[in-house]
Amino acid sequence: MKRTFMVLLLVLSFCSACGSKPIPSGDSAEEDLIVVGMSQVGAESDWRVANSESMKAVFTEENGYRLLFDDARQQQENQITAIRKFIQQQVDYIVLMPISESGWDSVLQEAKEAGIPVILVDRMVDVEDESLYSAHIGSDFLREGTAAVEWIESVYPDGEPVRIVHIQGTLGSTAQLGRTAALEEAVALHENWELLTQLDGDFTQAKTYEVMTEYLEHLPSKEDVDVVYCENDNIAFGALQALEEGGYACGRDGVNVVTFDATRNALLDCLNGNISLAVECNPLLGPLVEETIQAMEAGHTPEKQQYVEERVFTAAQLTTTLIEEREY
Ligand code: GYE
Repeated sequence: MKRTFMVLLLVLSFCSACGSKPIPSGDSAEEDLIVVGMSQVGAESDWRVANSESMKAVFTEENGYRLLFDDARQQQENQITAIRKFIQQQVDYIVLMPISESGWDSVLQEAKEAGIPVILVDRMVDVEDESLYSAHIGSDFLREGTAAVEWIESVYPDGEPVRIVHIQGTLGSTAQLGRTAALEEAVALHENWELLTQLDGDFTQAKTYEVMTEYLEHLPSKEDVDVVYCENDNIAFGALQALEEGGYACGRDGVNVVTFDATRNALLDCLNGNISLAVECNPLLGPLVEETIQAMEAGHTPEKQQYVEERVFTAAQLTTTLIEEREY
């Protein structure tokens, strides 16, 4: 812990100046570790689990770090409490995956006043003062949504009706806001596109299964749904379960399920035809976050906005080997 080490040095020089015996220092290798306090959203999705694993694989003692990892169980209050604790512990860096965009000004101001840099990962925060964070590393969610919308446009080019069920992720999160904005904009632009409903799936399979089952039970005709726009893979899994139980066929001749993340299980569903489009969202952000911290350690100012490259998959781009080799 670099900061503690500094304090210890000060105490030691003070003690030697006043002639008392120096306090025996602890394990010096331990003192050199960079301490990272990390506040993770939770474990709501396969993407999230892969994201946490990517962080834990990089921020190890062998690599020179002590990682204090806190799982907020999808509650912003828990994230705020964790950050306050990291400030008290005088960590060297705070890494925050914010559940939603609003409500961060005060606690990030406290971190700034304590001189602790904050790195945002995955989602963004909506704060007035951009100096409250050093960098944001994650995906461009609007671009992901636009990729999905362009694919839908390509499948229905002739003005035929496109009736869409939209299942949203955690409301107010950057991933939800970007993916929703792209769809809503496209619906406004295409006269033949109709938003049948917007359901809150909270990025989880269980919640989606529940809301989608309920919705389908009240829908008069199976012909009514053309596209189910799922804001992550776990939403897609819940929707597929409900669609199957409701007797709907999925795929190019039935309901086109569109999803985001493109984790291994979703790609399998894509290969077998149940999911029509999987838009990639890369959770393996650990190495980029580590590089950013190393740059800051070397005295550099990191790039403020760091987006990762992503692609889209339909069954045509997939093979079992590609899916088996995928890291998440
Ligand atoms: O798509 C979803 C997760 O913010 C990119 O959150 C992330 C999203 C991801 O729970 O699976």
